[in-house]
Amino acid sequence: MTRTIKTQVCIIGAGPSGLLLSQLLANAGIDTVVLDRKDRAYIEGRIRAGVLEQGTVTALEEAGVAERLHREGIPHDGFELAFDGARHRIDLAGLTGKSVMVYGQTEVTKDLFDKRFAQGQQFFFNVEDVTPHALKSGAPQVSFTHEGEDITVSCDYVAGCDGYHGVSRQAIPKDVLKTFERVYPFGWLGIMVDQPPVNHELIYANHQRGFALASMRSETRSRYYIQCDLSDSVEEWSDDRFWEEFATRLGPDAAANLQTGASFEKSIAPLRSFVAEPMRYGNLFLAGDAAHIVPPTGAKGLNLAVADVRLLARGLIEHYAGNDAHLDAYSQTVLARVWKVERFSWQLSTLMHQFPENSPFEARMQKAEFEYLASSEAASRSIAENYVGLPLE
Ligand code: RFL
Ligand code: PHB
Repeated sequence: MTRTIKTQVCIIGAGPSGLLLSQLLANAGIDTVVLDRKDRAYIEGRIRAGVLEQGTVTALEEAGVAERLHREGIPHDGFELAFDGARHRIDLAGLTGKSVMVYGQTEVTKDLFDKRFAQGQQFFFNVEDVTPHALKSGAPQVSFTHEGEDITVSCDYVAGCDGYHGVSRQAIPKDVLKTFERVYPFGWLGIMVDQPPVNHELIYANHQRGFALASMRSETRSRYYIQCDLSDSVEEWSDDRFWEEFATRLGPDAAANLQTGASFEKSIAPLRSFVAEPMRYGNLFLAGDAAHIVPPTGAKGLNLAVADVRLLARGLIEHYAGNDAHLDAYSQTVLARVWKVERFSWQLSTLMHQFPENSPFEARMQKAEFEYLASSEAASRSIAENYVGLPLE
């Protein structure tokens, strides 16, 4: 026996994209069902992004989940780029009049879950065999198994918010879907440590031994990364080895204030640029990592997901009010912005990492680009306007 549930929008994935979409739609009186193949504790425990654009903060305000963010988030008016020890500050506030907010993705996710639960959102966790059907019809469905029971959600629209490894994108026929990809020949080893940040602003460093990033979660919690080989495993990176390498790459000047300690999280993530087109197929809409991935160098992954969701929520809300113009333009509007953000993330990644295939010529090009940035307000402003976030459309 299959149980059938009716809703307006079936949302696959309870990451930040799916949760924010369900909240924005709920605020407009639109009913959703949200499915995830993991559970709430697992989703909240995933340590990922840390920097929110102003547009992302606005979206969370509109959703009604920004109270703790404003209490605990740390506004940042700038960040630093370092190159073989030389440092250049990008003055975000001075160059753009805007700033960014340091607040972890784990906290954004917690705040969204709290509000959805308080409002009685219908969730299905630990689901298996999620399959979207009849996407080209006026009556799409999503079937899945939950605690041994077969369930079908019958809906108007399906929102594919299920990340890079999800099923939604796979539901688009191969002759319709175009994908574009660049896989980088290294990963990021990240650690979390309860020690004050080495610097009050983020430092992105390119050193001959590889990239390093000093970030943070609070005044007492630091998030640090180094470029590593894709074949490395976390077991090969003791805390002592990490600290020595990290301090070398930051340079003696920046590392002078480094406070080390035992890490409580350590993981390796690969770096990828990826875009899938189109982001709509029939009554299926893709949003967030389901449709695109950026390397983390510009801190854009989560922000890009939030921008998609704002535009998708607007399109759906207007549809139910009788106007389809924005929903019909969704894929085109979103992709125009996505490609610009892909470009920025790729450019900053290319500038700040050591590529095994680089010749001495490319190494000199990186150095020349850094020196140009350090001497040109126009070049610094270009980085700044991308970092604080491009306009929604
Ligand atoms: P998510 O967060 O991946 O959430 C997708 C959700 O869908 C569920 N799911 C399914 N549910 C049902 N059926 C299926 N078949 C399903 N398949 C998957 C998953 O369990 C999950 O809960 O995507 P979303 O919501 O679009 O959010 C995007 C952001 O999470 C992402 O862009 C950023 O976290 C990217 N990212 C980073 N961005 C930054 O700006 N700075 C960072 O430091 C940073 N670090 C990272 C990252 C992404 C990582 N991934 C995806 C491997 C580090 C990692 C490791
Ligand atoms: C982080 O704090 O996790 C972080 C910050 C900036 C980035 C990437 C990750 O560019």
